Amino acid sequence: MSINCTDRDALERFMKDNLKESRYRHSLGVQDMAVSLAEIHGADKEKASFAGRYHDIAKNFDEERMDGYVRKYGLPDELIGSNALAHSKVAAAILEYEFGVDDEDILNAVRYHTTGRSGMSLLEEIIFAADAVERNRTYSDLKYYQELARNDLDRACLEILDYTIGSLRSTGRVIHKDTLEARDWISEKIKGDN
Ligand code: DGI
Ligand code: FE
Ligand code: FE
Repeated sequence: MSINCTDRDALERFMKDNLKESRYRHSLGVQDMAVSLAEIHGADKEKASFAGRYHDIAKNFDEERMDGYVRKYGLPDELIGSNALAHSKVAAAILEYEFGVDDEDILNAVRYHTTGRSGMSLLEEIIFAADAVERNRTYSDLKYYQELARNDLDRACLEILDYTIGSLRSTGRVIHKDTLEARDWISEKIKGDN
């Protein structure tokens, strides 16, 4: 089964033309980590590879360009002026409307890779975790989080969400409701498993 994409070469060019060197390297790191997690946890490796590679294609847009895409594709107004929240939604819209990607699970994995959400699919959890634990990340507990993502994907997502929520709180930033709902959902999911 192959993924629908109208012009893969053009998508590759789009990615190279729009990402800084370090962001490009991060994307390849997420792709590799996502494939490895897909293998371990039994998800579709091709989808994990694709979603991981292209999840951040809009990350380096300047504010004017990002806002232009938000308006063009009728995305929520709350995304205006926020690179952190907009880049994932804009990336999914570009993949869908400019490159013909029609796999909803891939699109949702890209769309929710920053916040997560309640009811995330396995692929969504894999991309969410791979984004945080890929090899180019530099925080001191990286090895611990990589192991956790391999051994207990739900708990890895929970700990990543807790870390994100804590650091957003401590810097006074607004926490999106999807982030809070993702945290509550995964916490309940873990309880239900025990
Ligand atoms: O794009 P990456 O840097 O690879 O990673 P990402 O897409 O997870 O984005 C990380 C940024 O998003 C980081 O600065 C924290 C921010 N973020 C995550 N959840 C929320 C958030 N920002 C706000 N305002 N609200 C959230 O809920
Ligand atoms: Fe991102
Ligand atoms: Fe990323």
